[in-house]
Formats: sequence, C-alpha cells, structure tokens
Amino acid sequence: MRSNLVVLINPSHDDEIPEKIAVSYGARSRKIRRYDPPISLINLGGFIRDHGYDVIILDTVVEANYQDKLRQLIKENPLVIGFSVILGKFAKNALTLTKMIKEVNKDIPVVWGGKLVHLAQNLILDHLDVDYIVIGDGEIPFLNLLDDLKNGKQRDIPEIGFKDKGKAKIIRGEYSVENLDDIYVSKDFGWDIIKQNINMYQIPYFINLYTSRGCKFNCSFCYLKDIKGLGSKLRFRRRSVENVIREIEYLHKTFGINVVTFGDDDFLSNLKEVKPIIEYLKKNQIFIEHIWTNIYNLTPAAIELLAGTCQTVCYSIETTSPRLQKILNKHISLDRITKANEQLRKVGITTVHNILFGIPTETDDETKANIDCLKILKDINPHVRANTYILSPIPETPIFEFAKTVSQKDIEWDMEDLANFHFRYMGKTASKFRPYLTAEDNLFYETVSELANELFTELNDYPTQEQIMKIQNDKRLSYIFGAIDKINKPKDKLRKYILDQVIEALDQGLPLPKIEPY
Ligand code: B12
Ligand code: SF4
Repeated sequence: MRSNLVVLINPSHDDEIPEKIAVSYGARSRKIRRYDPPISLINLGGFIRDHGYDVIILDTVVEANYQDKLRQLIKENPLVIGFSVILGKFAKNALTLTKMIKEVNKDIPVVWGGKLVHLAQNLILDHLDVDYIVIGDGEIPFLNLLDDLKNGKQRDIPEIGFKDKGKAKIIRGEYSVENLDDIYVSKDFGWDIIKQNINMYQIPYFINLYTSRGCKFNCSFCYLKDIKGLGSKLRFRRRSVENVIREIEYLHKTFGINVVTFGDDDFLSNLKEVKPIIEYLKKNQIFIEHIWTNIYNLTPAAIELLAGTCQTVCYSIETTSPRLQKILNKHISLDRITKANEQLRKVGITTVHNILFGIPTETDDETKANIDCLKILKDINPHVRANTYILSPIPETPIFEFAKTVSQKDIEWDMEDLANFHFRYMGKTASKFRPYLTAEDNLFYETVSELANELFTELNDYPTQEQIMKIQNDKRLSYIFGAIDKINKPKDKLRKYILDQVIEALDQGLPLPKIEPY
C-alpha cells in the first residue's frame, strides 16, 4: 500500500535572494510583520484531505528550519510532494527544493501547480525534475492524480501534464469549475491544516479570504491566464454568500477572528453579490482590514456600504496617461480617482494604489503626471500610499507581444529568467524582458520607482537630505518629482491598523473600536 501522505510546499522564503528584492514585495507598512497565508495550498489541501489524504503544508516563510523539516518529511516517503509556484522567488526556491528532494529520493513524485505552470508547461516538464504539473483550479485534477498514484493506475487526466519518454505530454480537457461552491466544500476550508499558525492576533498569518476567482477586466499586462482562456461565464466566478459566511463564521468561532482581509482581484465586482457579506460583517462587528477592487466599482453606494467596516481600499491606477492606458487596456480618469478618494476619505477609508513606470514608449511628461497625481491624492488624504513598479512584460500576456513590436526584438526566455523575474529589479534579466529600455533607462525607472515608493508612504514625513540630493542632482528626476518638500504629510504619525485596535480592545476588555472619519 502506498503512503497516504501529501506534502504541499509554499516556497516563498526570502533567505536565498538579495535583501532589497526581499523587502520590496509583500512588505506592509505595519510594524508587526504578518504573512500571507498560502491560500492556494490551504484550499487545495482541505479538499484532498476531505477525500481521504493526510495533508501537511510546509510554508518555508514561517517554518524556520524548513530544510530540516523537508528532510524529515522525505524520510516518511510521501505519496507526492507538491509545490505552489508563481514567478520570481517562488520559482527560484521551488527549483532548489525540487533538486534537493530528488537528490535524497528520486522516487517521490514531485508536482508543480500555480500560475507559473501555465506559462512554462513544456519548459518545466522537458527540463526539470518535476514529474507532474497541474493546470488551472487544482482540486479535481490533483485528486484524480493522487488516486491514480495511490492505486498504481495511469489514466490520461484532464489538466495534468507529465513526462512521456522524457518529453512533456499535457492532457487538456474541458474540465473547469463553474460553481466555486463545488470545490469549497470542506467544513474548515483547509484552515485546520495550519491551525498552529492561526490565532486572533493574526501572527504569523493574517486572514486573507477569497470570495471569487478571476476578474472581468482584461488588462494587457495581467497574468490570469487560466481565467482569460475560459468563456465569459467562467472569467469571474464568485462563491455563494452562504459559503463565504460559513468560512468567516468558522474562523470567528474557532480562532476568535474579528478582522478579515479580502484578497479577491476585484472584491466589489458585483455589489449585489457582496452586499449580504458586508452586511453580515457589520452585524457581527467583524472588520475588513483591506480589499482590492477596481475604481469603476467604487460607486457612492459601494463606499457607503463599506463605511464603518472597511479600513483600506486598494485600487490600481497604473498610469494617468490616457495614451498609455490604451496600451494597458485599462482606462481610469483622474476626475474619477479624485472623486472616489474624496468620498472614501470622508468616511474614514484610506487608499493604496499601484503605479507602473517605464511602460513601453512612456515619456517623462507621463511619468511626471503620475507623481503629480500622487501629490493631489496626498492633499485629499495624507495617509494615501503608493506601491510602485516598473512594467515588466510577462510572457504570454498581450503586452509581451507589444514589447517585441516596439523594440523590434524577439524575447527569448528560460526557467532561470522566470526565476529572476521581478517587477522592479531584474538584474541582467531586465534587459531581456524590457528590451525597449536602455540599461540607463532601466536604472532610471528603478530610481523613480524606489523614490516614489519612499515618498508616498502612509506615514511620510519630510524628505531626507539624501532623497533631496538624489533628485536635485539629476535633471530628469528634478523635472519628474518637482518640489518634494511640498508633499502633504499626515499629522498623526501613528496610524493604527484596525486589527491592532481590535486586539487592544479585546485584551483590555474595552468596547470594540470604530472606523470613523479622520
Ligand atoms: C496572494 C498573492 C500573492 C502573495 C503570495 C501568497 C502565497 N504565499 O501564495 C504574495 C503577496 C507574496 C505575492 C507575490 C507576488 N505575486 Co502574486 N498573487 C497573489 C494573488 C493575488 C492570489 C493568489 C491566490 O492565493 N489565489 C487563490 C488561489 C485559490 O488560487 P491559485 O493560487 O490559482 O491556486 C489554485 C491553482 O493555481 C492550483 N494550485 C496552486 N498551487 C498549487 C500547487 C499544487 C501542488 C497543485 C496541484 C495545484 C496548485 O490549485 C489552486 C486551487 O484551485 C494572485 C492573483 C490571483 N487571483 O490568483 C497573484 C499572482 C499569483 N501573483 C503574481 C505575481 C506576478 C506576483 C509577484 C511576482 C509580483 C507582484 N506583482 O507582486 C510577487 C512574487 C514575489 C517575488 N518576490 O517573487 C501573478 C502570477 C503571474 C505568474 N504567471 O506567475 C498573479 C497571478 C497576479 C496577476 N494577476 O498577474 N502574490
Ligand atoms: S483589473 Fe487587475 S486582475 Fe483584472 S485584468 Fe486588470 S490587472 Fe488583472
């Protein structure tokens, strides 16, 4: 009889990558470091555990001795070791750990799933020691694969790829989950597997929930390939209200969770659908720390609904230039942005915005317009924060093709390039993925992006002497940033997160806090 044990790895640790790369992503402005729970593995793990498998999730971020732990797990001869892989450090670390597993015991099947798999299907199976890949929503294909491995069968399973005489063979199928409730069936949604890391303090994991998968928009730089390939009915799918509430209730009753975050790409996508969820939260005094959405869903009615329960709304601006917006296929008017932020501020909700620099053909006037926009937003709400990146075309996205056209160069890439991928610093790899920028331009946008990130923080103060000198000594930077000492700053230098306020109140037996205009 084969083992029943399935080990799922989140290879997201920072100890093998340069420090500046590690700090620039996932870092939140809060003092207490809280980590993203590996939600892909939690959901997937809950599903297969309910179908009879023993599941262990090894998260290399929170497990201090993850290598020793992995060696111990290899000794237990698991049925499968699975990795959840996306671009960048996840891929880099997954490569190293896969090699390590195979060196110790080459007979343990290694499976990769996650968004990287979609863009590198053949590359992974042809060149790496990975035995299987799982495409798209993993629950059902992975379960079928486990059943086969356990019973010594080998069927052609839709959405599974494997090595056939050393070459990639991928079985594509019609399989796709139309109704998300069909896979969100577990009584604990998988949270029980990592229960040692879940508590009301939300350390190490904050509670990040997903009510939907996909997004109705179609930005040219975005990688949601599994969704994009699907019919319109499947491009955006939401769990039922009852299903979502069942998960929140479970977390509230089991771990005392009073604050949640929604990681959906577009939480407010359909106000009618989310309204009952928000009403439930209000009724039960459960707060939302933050949501991601699209500016076009931030209607006055939506903002009114969020008032008093949600602390931060994140929506991406990317660029204020209508010309570049056409290239991105993402259109946002400055008027709409300022109106939404004014109304959000009035009800005490702060905002975070992604900004992209170095879009192919971007001019310095267009870069300056982004900085000017951020200054306006600081005047509306001094706590506004920017997350800034350099546009880095991901293979198989429309902007990748545009990058080739603009630069009149082909872009060849391999696994190592995907492993080095980063949205600001990419070392040698940047020149491959951004062939339309010179080395000097790459460096210039790195500086613009770093400076904008530093100047537009939630608690920004007077610019440092170093920042002022950096800008004053460079003509292009001086033009783009202008008078940085005039950037509005918050008076209150301690912005308390709703989670910290709730914990303080509960610890001291005080009434729960309120999210009020400030
Ligand atoms: C949360 C998140 C993160 C978290 C990661 C948390 C974690 N530990 O997993 C953090 C903040 C760290 C992160 C960082 C980055 N992210 Co991110 N992230 C997301 C986000 C918003 C949600 C992922 C998620 O949990 N989804 C919900 C789960 C249920 O869906 P899922 O992940 O697809 O999982 C299902 C299947 O893929 C499959 N599956 C997944 N893993 C496995 C494993 C096995 C063994 C099997 C069988 C199946 C399987 O089954 C799952 C259940 O059905 C997605 C957008 C999205 N909507 O997916 C972007 C996304 C994954 N991120 C992306 C990117 C580019 C990044 C960054 C590189 C850059 C950035 N812009 O921030 C960095 C990487 C950091 C670095 N330095 O390298 C891209 C991925 C592109 C690609 N092709 O790889 C996405 C798709 C965003 C986008 N629209 O372009 N990210
Ligand atoms: S709105 Fe966000 S998730 Fe949707 S297509 Fe655009 S970048 Fe992707």
